[in-house]
Amino acid sequence: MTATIAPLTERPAWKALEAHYQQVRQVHLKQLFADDPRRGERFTAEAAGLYLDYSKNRITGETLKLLVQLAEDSGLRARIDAMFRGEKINLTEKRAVLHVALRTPRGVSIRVDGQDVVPEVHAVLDKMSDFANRVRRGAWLGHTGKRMKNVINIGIGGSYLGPEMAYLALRPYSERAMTFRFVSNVDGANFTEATHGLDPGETLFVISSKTFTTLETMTNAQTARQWLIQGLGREDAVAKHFVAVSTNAREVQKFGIDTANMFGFWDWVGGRYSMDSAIGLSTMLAVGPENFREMLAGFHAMDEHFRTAPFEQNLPALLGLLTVWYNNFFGAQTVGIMPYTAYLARFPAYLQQLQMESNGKHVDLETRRPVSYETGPVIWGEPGTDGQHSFYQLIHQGTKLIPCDLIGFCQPVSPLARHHDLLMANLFAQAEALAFGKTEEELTAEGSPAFQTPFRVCEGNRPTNVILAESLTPRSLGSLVALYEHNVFTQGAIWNIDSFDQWGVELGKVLAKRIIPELESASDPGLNHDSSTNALIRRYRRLRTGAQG
Ligand code: G6Q
Repeated sequence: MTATIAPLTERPAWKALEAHYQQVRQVHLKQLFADDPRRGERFTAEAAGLYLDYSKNRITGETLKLLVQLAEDSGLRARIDAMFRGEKINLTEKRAVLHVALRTPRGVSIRVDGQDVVPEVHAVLDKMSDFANRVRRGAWLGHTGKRMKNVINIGIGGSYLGPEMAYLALRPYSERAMTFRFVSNVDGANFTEATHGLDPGETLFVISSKTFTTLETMTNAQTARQWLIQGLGREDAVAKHFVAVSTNAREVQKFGIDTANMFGFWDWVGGRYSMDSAIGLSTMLAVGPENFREMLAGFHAMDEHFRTAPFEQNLPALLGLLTVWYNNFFGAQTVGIMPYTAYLARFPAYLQQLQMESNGKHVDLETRRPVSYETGPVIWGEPGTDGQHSFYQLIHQGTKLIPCDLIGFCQPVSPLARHHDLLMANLFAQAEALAFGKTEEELTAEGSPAFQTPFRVCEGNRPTNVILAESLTPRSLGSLVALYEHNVFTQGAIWNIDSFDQWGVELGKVLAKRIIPELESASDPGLNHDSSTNALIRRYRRLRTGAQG
């Protein structure tokens, strides 16, 4: 891969940034805007239909220069090239990281182990399109001859968050005569509610699991199978009502799904980077193949921008570098993601996995030793304006620094145009208020009573990025997701961590397996955990049915 690079804190740009931070940490955004009347136009960048205003960040031209230098010192360019060339940059799993191949146009070639993967990508997309068209046209009939009106995606983590987020985001583009639901949690309530009121004869299950062994998904898939067989009275009904999305044909077959009804993907697609692979089948069923391909075009446009644009104008690189700036120099612990559209209600949750599972790491790729600096921040958020009426208080006046991304669209999706002006006025006002605040003098001049004034002061100097697109479409959604994928990539490259493994998640996957039989056994399970876990299990066994455990 890349040549060995100096540890992060010894890179020249890092040291320069440390010194520079001491000079600028007290500087107020008010001052920066006063010093440069064109700042709001200069600190902006635009690509793939997205406009980024990063002027309300606590940076100067020098900060930007040093951050870009840090990217260079960290070998970001070489890492980007290695990813796009299909090199095995996921070192701990010895895998290529090629979600960018999922949206590469036909005819371009990307090789993994000598084999061009782009034709396979398009073969699966064609198969998905054919299937989605048949279901949407009513040509794919269920066991009792009815057309499919309900689609239930069963999957968790990367096999759920993207599909649900994209479905909600693109509802105006979706087939409204059909119902789409998502079952992820092993909590039976999830399945019960998702199937409530549905006719099994009109219901299609999409079992989405890369491994096809995940406890939650397999449990829900078995329950779905029983629900269907009970409802339709025949075991062979499964064939018309179940399809699988997986990399594991053997397990799919074992479950009883014909591999002709399986949509494949590859080990070089990470779960949280898979919403544009066959894992997006439920999205395609909802919005149709053309809109799905538009979404892929949006992803691809941002990929090309990331691959080719100089870092000073490179949206994902800039966002990633700004995250490093606040995370490692200002000591900020979190990043808020506030989409100003209800259609992106699940976007913060989607980004939570994308960023926290990717960059919640603590081992340096070169030295294999714990890093001596902070890595991935906590990601959280809610749509504006709702958030404004709850937790924004802490962002405005609390003691913590919380950089936020405010995401908005110039054209409304809903026909209620006045609502949209109000919504966007709030986005602009929040970014303004967070940056510039309100001083004691201003409050006094406005007639604030003296006893209240100190409590009403808003210091400002709270950084935001504003991301604007013309409208929320399949294409702009694709660009937006790719923007954050590559933002995460940039951060991981600077921190020199593996953004593409998830050993913590793997641990979680096996832990419960030991306890399941202890909960289910009829006789005393002879517990051998710590005293807290033992007591909790005993209590659960006792109270679960009211019987003696
Ligand atoms: C994603 C993670 C994880 C994964 C789920 C589901 O990057 O690895 O969230 O997507 O655990 O795994 P399966 O798709 O294998 O069921």
